[in-house]
Amino acid sequence: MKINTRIAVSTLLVAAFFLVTAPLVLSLGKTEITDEDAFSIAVFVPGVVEGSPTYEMLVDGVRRAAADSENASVRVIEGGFNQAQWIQSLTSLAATGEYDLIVSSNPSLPEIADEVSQSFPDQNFLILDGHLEGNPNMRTVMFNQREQAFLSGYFAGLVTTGEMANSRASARVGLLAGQEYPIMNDVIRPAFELGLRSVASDGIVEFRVLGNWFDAGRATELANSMIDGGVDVILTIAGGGNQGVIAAAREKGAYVLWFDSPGYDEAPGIVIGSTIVRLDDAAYERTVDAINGRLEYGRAEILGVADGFVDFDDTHREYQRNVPESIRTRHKQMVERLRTGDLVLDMIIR
Ligand code: RBF
Repeated sequence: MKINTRIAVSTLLVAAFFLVTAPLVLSLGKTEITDEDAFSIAVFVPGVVEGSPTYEMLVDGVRRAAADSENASVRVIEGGFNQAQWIQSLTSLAATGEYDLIVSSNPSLPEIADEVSQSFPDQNFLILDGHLEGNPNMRTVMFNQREQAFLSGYFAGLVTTGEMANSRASARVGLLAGQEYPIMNDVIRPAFELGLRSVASDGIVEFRVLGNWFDAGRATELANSMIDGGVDVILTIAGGGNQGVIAAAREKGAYVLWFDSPGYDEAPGIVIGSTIVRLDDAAYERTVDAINGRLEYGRAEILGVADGFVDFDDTHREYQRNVPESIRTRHKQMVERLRTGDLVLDMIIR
């Protein structure tokens, strides 16, 4: 009996040893990959993907990174438009403990993720289009939207003072924002105005706020009233609301400027200028780093024109077709000044 017991105990020990070490051996062997080994990524979209350029790029970049790596999975979660619920949704995601990385994007996210981080200190975050330094589990990547909005305003100035069919006598241009937030009020709006006034010192920016990121009908009303008041070019940063601005411009004969991604195909001849941020490439590169264990957390970077991450899309056929060469040439010179460092517009973050 005693010997039998000993055999039984040693059999159990051997079995236990294999149970513990087998997954390790398999993962070292690289041939057998279990699901637990996959690098699991959640993309939290604070809003909805459709119609918002930065979110479309976010999902695209992260998906590409996962596809290019041998063993990564991506789940996209749309947080919807109720911003009060975002912290709860993000907390629930972190609480599952299932994700090696949560990726998200917009200037309000670093603070929200930082709060979630207090309860789940092992959860790693990568936040695009946001800025926060010093959280050892968070990496942020911001774009120089001061340069970006300046280039948009400078272009608006060239168009409104130029000879294009719908340009009107007064240098009055519009900016429609989905909502007011610090980067909009302190960076984008003043830089857009600075760009405009670099062409027309008496230029005026009519600023309107939609109050959400989806109501195209209301966006049409706001754009209509701006155009009726003498505005001939409108920069729209309003997510799904952007379509309403296009509708108004088409109806009344005005121009639309796109932000973040090339918008020319949205309405050829109406969307005549577009700044771009390569958020998709930044999301791709940083996610690849994270998958490979090379992403440095705790850092906050700002990428601009000279880095190749902020630009004005002057390569599109519709741009070349609709915008006179004199305007294109002058605008290109301004982009060059930023690229070479002849003009410096640092991003100021409070
Ligand atoms: N931009 C969008 O295009 N769609 C959105 O749904 C959206 N939601 C936002 C919510 C908050 C709280 C904040 C601060 C910004 C949001 N933005 C949105 C703006 C976006 O982050 C970015 O500033 C602009 O797209 C300009 O690059």
